[in-house]
Amino acid sequence: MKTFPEGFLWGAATSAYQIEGSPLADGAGSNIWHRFTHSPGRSVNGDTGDVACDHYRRWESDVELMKELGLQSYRFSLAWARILPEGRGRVNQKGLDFYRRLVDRLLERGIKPNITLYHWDLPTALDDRGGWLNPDIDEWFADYAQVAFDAFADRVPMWATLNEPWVAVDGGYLHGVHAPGHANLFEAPIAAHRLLLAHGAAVERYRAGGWKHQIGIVVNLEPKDPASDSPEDVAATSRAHTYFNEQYCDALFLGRYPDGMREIYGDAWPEWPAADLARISAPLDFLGINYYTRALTRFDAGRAPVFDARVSPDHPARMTTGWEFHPEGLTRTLLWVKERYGDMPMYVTENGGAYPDPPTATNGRVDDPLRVECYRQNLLACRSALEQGVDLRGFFAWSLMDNLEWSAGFSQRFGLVHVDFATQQRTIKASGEFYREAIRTHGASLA
Ligand code: IFM
Repeated sequence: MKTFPEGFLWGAATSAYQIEGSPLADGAGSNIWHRFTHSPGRSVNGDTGDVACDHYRRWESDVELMKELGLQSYRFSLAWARILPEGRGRVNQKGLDFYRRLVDRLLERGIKPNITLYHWDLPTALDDRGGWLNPDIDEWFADYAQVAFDAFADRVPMWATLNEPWVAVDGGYLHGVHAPGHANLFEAPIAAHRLLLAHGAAVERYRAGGWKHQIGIVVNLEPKDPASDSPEDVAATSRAHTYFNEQYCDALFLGRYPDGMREIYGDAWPEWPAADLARISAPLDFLGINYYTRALTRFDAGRAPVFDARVSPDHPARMTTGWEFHPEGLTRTLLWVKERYGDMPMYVTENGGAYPDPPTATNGRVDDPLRVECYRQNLLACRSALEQGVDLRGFFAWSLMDNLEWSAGFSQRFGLVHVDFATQQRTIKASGEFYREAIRTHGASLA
């Protein structure tokens, strides 16, 4: 098979806080990433999302860029605190209108909107009430989802409740490197469970609304391979796999947490009511998978509670994030989901890589051969999974454009489109041209 299946969806992804800028404009409330990046020492160079890609003001020309790239779909997230400045209660019409204009323009231009409800920017007002630790947050989230569904679910074909709950918890509640910056062993499993309950509550609202499109969730997955055959490394790899890959997916698709979670968290792991797991595991229309790398894993005595560390071999295509370039891992990941959880529609909702692009374009060009190769190999890895029977329905490049890489600030460039952050000049990179050709030829141009 040289081309991808008929109807395969080609898109690119972003998230609100990473690109929009103007986080408090038009009556928006603060969110935890605004507060976090404005706290000293929390992000590289003190970078914040105050301006980012200025997409809040440049959205119209950004939609034209998507058109130029030939995108069939655009995955983006809604900023909860733009729509509900206090996180619940009062709706901020101007915030909702920003997304209404975007959705309608995308549809006019023939680009399918793919909305993620939560890409980590919890309203600060809710964090002040305990955030993901508060037992009421599932209903707060469902109420927010309801506002979004009422506004857009009639015409938005794809919805995801959460983006990468693993990162939100591991970074935000266990290691403190992401907002809200907590490092607390007892909080992490509670935040994880409440995120999943919120997901379940939003899915219930979507089903109750009778909307005819698709709703799912986006998780980040990666194969874990031992860095050596020492028993310590092998055991650390197994724990890392449970914690990273199985924790969320088992709850979502098997209705239980893996037994290994108790071994990892010890007394910090609560017993959860069966009714919660039933709510969490309600059927979904698709699974979104974000894939970047595999993890060669070794034991690390200093990294409780999983005691694992990533080894990244020196390789010319190693990403500037330090991640190993490993396209075979994408095929393995897709096959693993199919084998463990059964056949289901899947999308690669993020894939790509950070590479050392220059801060400015030269003569209107940005050549990024490593990223071109990254996309080529990862798309071929998708094709291989398709050939092996995975029901893969689409692929979204991360990212449409260079943006704020969370606490790494603007130091990591992932875009198909280069952003000169001093001028906001956009330049389609060679990888953007490569991706456009892959879309145009349904993948025939890959090899
Ligand atoms: O930038 C992030 C995105 O927000 C979530 N997935 C991984 C990307 C790269 O780290």
